[in-house]
This record gives sequence, structure tokens and C-alpha cells, in this order.
Amino acid sequence: MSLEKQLEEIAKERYKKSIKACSDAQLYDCVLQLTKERMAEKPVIKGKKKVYYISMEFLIGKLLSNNLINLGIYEELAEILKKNGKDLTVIEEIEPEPSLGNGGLGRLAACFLDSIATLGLPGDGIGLNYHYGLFRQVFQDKLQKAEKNDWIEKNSWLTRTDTAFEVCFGDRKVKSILYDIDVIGYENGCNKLHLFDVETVDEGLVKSGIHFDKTQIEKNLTLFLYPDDSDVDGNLLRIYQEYFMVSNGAQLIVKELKEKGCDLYHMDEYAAIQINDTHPTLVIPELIRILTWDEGFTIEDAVNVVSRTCAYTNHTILAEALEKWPLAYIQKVVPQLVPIIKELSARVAKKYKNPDVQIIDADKRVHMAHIDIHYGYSVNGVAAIHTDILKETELHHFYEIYPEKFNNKTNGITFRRWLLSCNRELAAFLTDTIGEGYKKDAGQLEKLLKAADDEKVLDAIAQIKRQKKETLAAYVKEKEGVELNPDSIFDIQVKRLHEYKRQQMNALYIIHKYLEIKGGKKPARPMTFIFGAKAAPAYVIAQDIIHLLLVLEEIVNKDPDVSPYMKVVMVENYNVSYAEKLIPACDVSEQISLASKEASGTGNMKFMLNGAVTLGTSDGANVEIHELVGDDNIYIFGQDSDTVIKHYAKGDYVSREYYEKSPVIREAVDFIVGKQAMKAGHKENLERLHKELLNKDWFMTLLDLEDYIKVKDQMFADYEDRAKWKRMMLVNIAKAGFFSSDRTIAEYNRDIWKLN
Ligand code: 26V
Repeated sequence: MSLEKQLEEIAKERYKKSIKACSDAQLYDCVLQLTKERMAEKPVIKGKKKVYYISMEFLIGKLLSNNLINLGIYEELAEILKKNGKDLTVIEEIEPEPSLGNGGLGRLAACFLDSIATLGLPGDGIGLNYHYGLFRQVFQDKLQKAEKNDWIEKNSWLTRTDTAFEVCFGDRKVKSILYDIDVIGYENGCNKLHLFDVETVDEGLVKSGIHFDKTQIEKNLTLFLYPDDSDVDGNLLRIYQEYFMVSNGAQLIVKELKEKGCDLYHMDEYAAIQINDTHPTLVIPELIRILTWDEGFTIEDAVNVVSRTCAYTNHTILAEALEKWPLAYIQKVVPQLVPIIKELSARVAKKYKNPDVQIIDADKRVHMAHIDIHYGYSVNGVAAIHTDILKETELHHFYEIYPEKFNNKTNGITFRRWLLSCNRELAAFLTDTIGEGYKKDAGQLEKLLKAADDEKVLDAIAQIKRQKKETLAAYVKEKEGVELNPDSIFDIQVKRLHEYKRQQMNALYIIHKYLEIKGGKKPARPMTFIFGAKAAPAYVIAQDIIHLLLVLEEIVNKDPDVSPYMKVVMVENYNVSYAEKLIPACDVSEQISLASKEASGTGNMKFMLNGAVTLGTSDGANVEIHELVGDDNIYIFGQDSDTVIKHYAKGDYVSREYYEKSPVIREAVDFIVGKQAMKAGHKENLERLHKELLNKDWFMTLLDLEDYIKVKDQMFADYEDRAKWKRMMLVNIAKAGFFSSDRTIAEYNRDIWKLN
């Protein structure tokens, strides 16, 4: 049936209306239905062996536009709607955005699902169906407030299945129910994202904001992602969630394997289980439990086959983010796993005496990553420098035991969402200039290098950037009420709020510029500083940094001496959809983490692909971007990771020394508690932040501040050499092909999963 006819019929059936007569909201509903029907016709990707990507987070974002692109019907549908006086881009906006992830780790999982299906590999995601996901951020009184994000509507991408399992906890049994979301590859077949839920979940438990009774597990298990884990009940709930996910996942995998006729002793020939960070680690003891209790395996056989099936990805070296659960907590939530964990730990203790590699430590805490490394067959980091640090420093003792397990898989992003969908103008231009091939083979973007000196091509790229800046300015005006000048430089830092990512260093630069302008030193061109970031509700200093940014927004934008030259805007509720608007409009991509701390970053790749130039430290994937584009097409500053790691080892970084030595630093830091800031903001937050920077500054903001100012000033000066800048944009786009998640997934498959 033709697309138009199908849409007409759906509209008639659902609303008894023609396409023209439907409201945008009704039409969204019809288009969703149409897309689901088209996806259901696609073949399920099959093969003897399947990868199960198990993750607490899948930050999928809105799905409509992407699914239409992958089905190859976006343009046709846009035309049909246009003919009927409707606009597909308006209809896309209506879709609520699921927020099933915190940031990079969850978004990576979503990009990976897209690439697995696009490469035609059998691979499903396994996760949880959080009803409210991560919180929705609102600003009140220049502070972050957390609200629930209600995203599930009657008609949505979720399909309720008949699959249900029982999950036994120490103090209760819970029945699960499985919802599926189809994942369609680009011009390929379908895989699934399996999201488990509890039948008894009770949305009414949430009273105000994101507060709820943390002890009523049957009712709260799938309400929120990562509930506040600052107290015991929060921690326990987190373990309930993790076990609920892996128990369901393990039961589903065993069921599917049996249906395929797999002899479970050869499970590894049929399944690879990729453990996304340590959150799903309990899948290892849970599978061992199922095999020994239900399938008659000896513990020896069970351990062996599970160890050949599970592989682990590490996403951070931050100690506070590496899960170490008190054995007593696990005993309370899942007592049946405790003897297995003890057995796994005893086997390690018998073989290796080093306390650093034990599973249960002297304080009776269970080191989740250690289970993964001892009882998985692969350990990978997510960028070259990150994997090197794991091998040489953080996991060095493990690397000595298992050198063959360690491998690097530099992250990637799906170009369907981060180019074809979010920057249709650039994608169309690229197709005209270098042909269609880059859509399936991202390496072909390099063909663009041939046009590096072609003024027409360079101007066209700059023109698209300008257009995207105008579109963003209009959106920001509507959403945030701030007027942006598209002729200014758009400098953007969007990512989770964390001290190691150093939004506070960017804020200090802004203060420095503000004071310069007040002192009469005008910049060559106006500058726009854009931020977007959510902070964990329990992370006090992160809240203070948000407060500072909102205070600066008010001071700068309301100052008539300064605002013609500079604007600051912190956008509310930064999420995937906002990213899709911000990234194509960016000139300067801020990637300024303290070297060694950002495992990879993936925003850096999205910006580069859309023609922004990186201002960054030698950290994460910035290092590989630098290698690809060369010194002339990136701005690198600050101390390198070796130096930073030495500072930590010696404990010799003293932020106050930097403050006392440099008048520029002093002036900027003291502005935080100066009269103006105190008038615009809250004493408590500003004083706490000031104190933190002077007395602790664990992530060494002041270490790199002077170099940051110097290099950023140079970068802004270079922006005036328009020919040079346009060339930099082109080189960045041309070299971005390496960061396609299709490449990353091909490597996972080649080295780890080995699907046939
Ligand atoms: C988690 C937590 C939780 C407790 C409080 C502090 C804290 C700090 C960091 C994290 C991060 C957890 C893992 C994570 O999200 N890693 C990110 O993974 C991305 C995909 O590989 C990667 O690009 C980012 O660099 C990395 O931070």
C-alpha cells in the first residue's frame, strides 16, 4: 500500500478525519502508528549467535525522525504532509522524550543499538522501563529543581509482550512484564530493545518532585533511573533495580537459547553478553545460579561457560563511580547470590594474594568490576588513552594477570541521528558534493578533503552553520527568553555537570572576559557562551556551579556595557532533543575535562561531525581527534594526563598557590563572592563554591586556567581569519568518519562478540 494511502486509512480509523483535518497531535499519533506498522514488516535480524547488550541506561531520545530515516521514508512522508498543509518537523516535536539515561554511557548504548542493527548483526538491548526516567530539570530562583519526566503515553513505541518472569528477592517475589521497542537498522532489519517493568509499579507513589517512599519496592522499582543514592534505602533500591534487570535478562537469554536448541554447555557459541559498566555485573553470579540450581551444572562448568560468554566495558576511572556494594546489602536484597559471590571470591583469593584484586575486600565490600574482570573474557576501555590508563594505572594488577583480556574500543556515534537527522542541510550538501556513499561508509567523508581549498564548498559549509545558528537563536529565544546574535561566536559546553568536566573553568573565563570588557577591552566579535547540564540531586557543588552559571547569565546579559559583546545562557533541561539543536549550531566545542578523567566523551565527536572546532585538553577521545585533524585544526591546552596522575600520586597540587600567584586567577575566583554576584545569587552557594575552589579543587581547575584563557583567546582571534576557520570546519567534518559507531561496533564484533 502507498504511504499516503496507509496514513489516510490510519487517520480515518483513529480519528474519522482526513490527514488535512487532523490536528498536529492527532497526526503525530497516526504517523507513530504508521511507522510502527512499517517497522513490523521488516525482517528480524537472525543468526546462530546473538549479542545481548545489557545496560541500566538506554538514552534513546525521540525515535520518530530516526526510524523514518532508517526506514528510508522520511522525505516521502514529509512531502505527503506538506501537500496536506502539515510540517513533519512540527509533528516530530510532539513526541515526548524518554530520558532513560544520565549521559554519555546511556547515549552510547542507544547509538550502539542503531549500529548493531545497521550492520545487520543480531543483537538486542536489555534494560529497565523507567516510567519517569531521569528527572526533568527546571530552574527556580537560579537553582536546579528536579521534576518527574512523564514520557509514557497510551500510544508509544513500547509494545507490551507476553513475556513475564518471576524475580525472587530476599524479602519478596516480584512478577515482571516485558516491553519491547523495535530497533531498526539503516536500510536493514530489526532487533529489539527489551525493557523490563513490574506489573505493580505505582506512579501515585511520587508525591512532589522526585520524592517517593524508597522502601516500597513492588511499587517503586521502575519509577526512576538512579534514584538519589545518598542514603541506605536509595542504595538498596539501586541493588533491587540491578538484580531485577539481570535476573530478567538472564531468564530471557536462557529461554531464547533453549528455543534455539542450544546446549547450555555451549552457551558461548550462541550468546555474547556485553556488560555496560558494572551496573549489570550481577548477571554473572545469576547465570551461574541458574545453571547450577536449575540445569544441573557443576559450579566448575557453570563458571567456565559464563566466563566465556560475558564481556565487560569500563566507562570511567573515577573511584567514586566504581561500584562497591557492602556484602550485607546484597545479603538483604539477593541472599541467594551471596554463596556464589563468596565462592567466586574464594577462588580468586586462593590464586592471587594481592588485596587489590580481591572480589570481597577486608571491609566486606563487593567490588563489582573485579567480578567482571576475573569472570569475563574481555575488558575494554572506551578510548585509546582511557584503555592505556586502565592498563598502566587503575587496573594494572589485573592487566598483569590477564593481558589478553584487555582491549580498546574507541567510542562512536550514530551518524543517522547526529548528522542525517539533526543536520539535514549539511547531509544534503555532503551528498551533493561527495555522493551518497558516506551514509553507509563514514570513511568516505574524507572525500571532502579534496575540496579543502574550494571557496564555494567552504562558503556553503559556513552558510549552513550560519543558518543553524539562526534556527537555534530562535529556539533559545522562545524557550529561555534570551536573545542570541547569530553573528557572534557560539561557544558551547553541554554534558553532565561534574567537577572533572570543569564547567567552573569555563565560568571563570566568562568572568575574566566580563571584567575585561568592563575595563574597556572590547572583543573583535561578540561571543555567546551556551551551557546545558543536569546535576545529580545529591551533588552539592554541582548544584552550586549551576547556580553560578545562572548568576553569570543574569549579570552579563543585563549589563548594557557588556551584553552587546557577550551573552551567557544556561538552557533548561538539556537532553537529547536539545543536543540535536545545539550541536549543528556550534562554532567552539568545549571539551575541557581534567586530563585522565574523561574516559572518552562522545559529544566531542558529534560537534566535530557538525563542523565545530574543538577546544580541549589531551583527554579521552580528544586525543584521537587531535591525531586525526592535526595540530592546525584543534586547540589543545592544559597539563597532560601523566602530569595530572603524578599530581594525584604525590598529592602536591595546591589550588591556593595558583590563586596567590596569578592576579588574573584571583580576580576571577573572587568575583564569585564579590558584591555583584552576591547580589544576584545566594551567599551560601557562592561561598561554598569559592571555598571549594580555594581549599580543595580536587579536579584542578586552577591548574589549567591560565593556559585555557590564552588558548581560547587565540582561538577567538583565529575565528576572524574566516578562510582559515572555514577550512578547519571542513577538515573536522572530513575526519569525523572514524567516530561512526558503525566502526566501533564492527570492532566489537571482530574482537569480542564474533557473531557469524
Ligand atoms: C558516575 C558517577 C556516579 C556516582 C557519582 C559520580 C559519578 C561520576 C561519573 C559517573 C560516570 C559513570 C560512567 C559513565 O557515564 N561514563 C561515561 O561513559 C561515556 C561512554 O563511554 C564516556 O564517553 C564518558 O567519557 C564517560 O564519563
